[in-house]
Amino acid sequence: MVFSTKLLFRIKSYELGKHLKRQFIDRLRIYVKSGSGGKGLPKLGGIGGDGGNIIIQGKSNITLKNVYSNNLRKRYIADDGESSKKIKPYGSSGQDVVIDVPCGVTAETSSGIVIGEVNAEDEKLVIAKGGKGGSPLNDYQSQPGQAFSLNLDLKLIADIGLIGFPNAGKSTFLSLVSRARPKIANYPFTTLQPQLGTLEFDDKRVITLADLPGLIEGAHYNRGMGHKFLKHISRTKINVFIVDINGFQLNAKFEARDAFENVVFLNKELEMYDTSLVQKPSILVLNKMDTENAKEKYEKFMHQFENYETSLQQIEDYWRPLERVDFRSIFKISAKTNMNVEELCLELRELIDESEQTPKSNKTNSNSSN
Ligand SMILES: Nc1nc2c(ncn2[C@@H]2O[C@H](COP(=O)(O)OP(=O)(O)OP(=O)(O)O)[C@@H](O)[C@H]2O)c(=O)[nH]1
Ligand SMILES: [Mg+2]
Repeated sequence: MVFSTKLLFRIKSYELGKHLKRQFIDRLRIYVKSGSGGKGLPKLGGIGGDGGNIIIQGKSNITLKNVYSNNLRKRYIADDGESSKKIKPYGSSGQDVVIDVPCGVTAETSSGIVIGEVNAEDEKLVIAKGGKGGSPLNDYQSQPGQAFSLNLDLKLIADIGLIGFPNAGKSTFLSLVSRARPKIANYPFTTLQPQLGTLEFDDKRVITLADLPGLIEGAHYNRGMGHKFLKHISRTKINVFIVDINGFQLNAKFEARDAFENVVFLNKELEMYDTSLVQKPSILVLNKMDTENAKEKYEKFMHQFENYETSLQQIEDYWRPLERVDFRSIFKISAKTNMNVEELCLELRELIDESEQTPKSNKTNSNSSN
């Protein structure tokens, strides 16, 4: 019997390990309890120590998965403060528990109330404060610690988000311009989890890019990989839409959509998720310009794009965005042959520099959406 319990445990932990290895975790539930304050001794004026706090601390080199695997626990309990004693009237404070989390984590209570976020290396946030020790300030009534479950919600911090339908070449682009080595293959949904890469310039300037799993029409009602990864572009400074100039067809059940329709659907999906994503400075990249008839398809695309309102009439009412993404520029590239990729990177750099100089309250694209 003992043997079988052990075996069961082993199998369970093995499965958990395997599961964690494969999965990108961007939400984690933990239980925390801060320490209670130590008792005071009114007769002696003895002061109890404060209970330990539960603190999260930003670290750039870890993932949420590490929070589990480094600590192997989901419960974090800080020490109570020491009570005042005759021989030691001033009790010591309980030790804080510091949990390392990736930068970009928001701590929320189970009911969704935001406690705060950590976005930078070594930035700390007290998520559960230890109780005060008994002292004259509180009539020697020491306070209890706080105990609750909370969610750690990770939103990746990247300067640029790569958005597109599956198979458009997002990962190919990322691997061409950065040292990231995402999986690339000629089938949809190759990328199953967001991946970060960095674009490094000669003057040591580094820009981070997030490659996201492909979106499809209907992602907002959970088709394909759904909308769940779009939260990772809520903090980007620029969005890059990567579209295959040949268009995209998921399978026989879906209609073949040309490049113009791709742009409209991506726009709509972003709008359905959060309209502020539509208003972000964006660049349109038409990829695979090395393929057959790409030039003709590009001309057709530009004609549709320049006559946007008329072209929109071919698209079902439901899919027409209410607000149009105002692309700063359109690039035709080939991520396969490296055509125009350097020019695109320089443009990205310029836009990032510009966005960092612009005060946050001052939206960069104040143009009308039409
Ligand atoms: N001819 C040509 N093929 C390309 C180009 N860019 C990417 N590909 C090919 O297109 C296929 C899909 O590329 P990926 O980079 O995996 O596409 P993705 O957008 O990351 O796809 P998902 O991860 O499924 O969303 C691969 O076979 C690439 O080799 C290009 O510029 N020209
Ligand atoms: Mg990919």
